[in-house]
Amino acid sequence: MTHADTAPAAAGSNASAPIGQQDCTQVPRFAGPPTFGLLPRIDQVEAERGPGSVDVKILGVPYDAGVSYRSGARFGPAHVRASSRLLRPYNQATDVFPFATQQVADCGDLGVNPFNIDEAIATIEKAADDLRADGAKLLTIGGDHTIALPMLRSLARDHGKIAVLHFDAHLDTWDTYFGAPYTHGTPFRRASEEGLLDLERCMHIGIRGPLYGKQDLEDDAVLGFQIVRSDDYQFKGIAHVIEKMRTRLGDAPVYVSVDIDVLDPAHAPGTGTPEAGGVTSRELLNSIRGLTGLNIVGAEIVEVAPAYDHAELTGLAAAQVGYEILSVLAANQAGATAPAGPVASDLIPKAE
Ligand SMILES: [Mn+2]
Repeated sequence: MTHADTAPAAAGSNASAPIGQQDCTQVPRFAGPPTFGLLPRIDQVEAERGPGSVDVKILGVPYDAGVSYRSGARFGPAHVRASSRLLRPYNQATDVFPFATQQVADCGDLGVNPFNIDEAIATIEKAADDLRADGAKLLTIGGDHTIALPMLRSLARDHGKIAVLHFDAHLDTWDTYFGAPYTHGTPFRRASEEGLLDLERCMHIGIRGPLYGKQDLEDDAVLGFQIVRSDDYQFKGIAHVIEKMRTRLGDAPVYVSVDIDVLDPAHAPGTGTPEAGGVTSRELLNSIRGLTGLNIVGAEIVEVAPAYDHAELTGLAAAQVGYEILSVLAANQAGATAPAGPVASDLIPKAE
């Protein structure tokens, strides 16, 4: 076969090999099911391979009642899925087949109340508990950033205090807005107050833009976060950023939270609270590749608002972020302790 869509069989197995993507030699990529990466649905996998056979579950959370500026992230899951049709089986940057050595399946969208934030948060928390009960990891596609709080509540019950690795232009540790405690700008303050976070291990990546005042930064540090600024990518370089991340996160259970507005609006215009001076999609993808070997217990991609997108720029970036996260999880499951493949030597600083 000359087609690129080939992957090695899982070692030592036949009947129980993971079910991968749609066969795009038979059905072209622009046709077929609207799942993430043209992967199977969870019900298809469990019918064929049995319950508990999914390693990573992809869940859409079409919820945006927590936004403070442009609305529309409720359409994020469908847009990211539509933009994920070009994801092919082999990650050449890290030498990983993310769908061949682990079973990934799409769980569809969660039904959340668009008029009641408290109920929506409770629904998300219960879904996270239920979907993770068999040991699967969750990759959630939002939806606005409010959804991070119920995800962290669920994860902390199993893993203890979580190290949040938060890619975002914004701190998201504000207190209230118009008196509301649960918004897309407050999830990490609430999580910190609730004791869900490892205060020595959390960090923001890509911070920039105007704040209300210096107190925002002082509060943020007390709540447990270290900051890598968007400008650090330019002035200090990607290897510096990755070294900072790996040092800070250590062996803690890590939740990777990617707000797509971490990207410059040139790379991700389709989002609710854009800020000039952001990171490039290349910098973001390489940052995620640099997480290989860390103890990642879950991840989310939030704040994709397709009404403001152009030519699928934002959707394509978000889909590729998901692919890189899945690639890291696949490498970790195979025992990797650091990035491998062509990017490895550039990402990790040499020991002096
Ligand atoms: Mn955010």
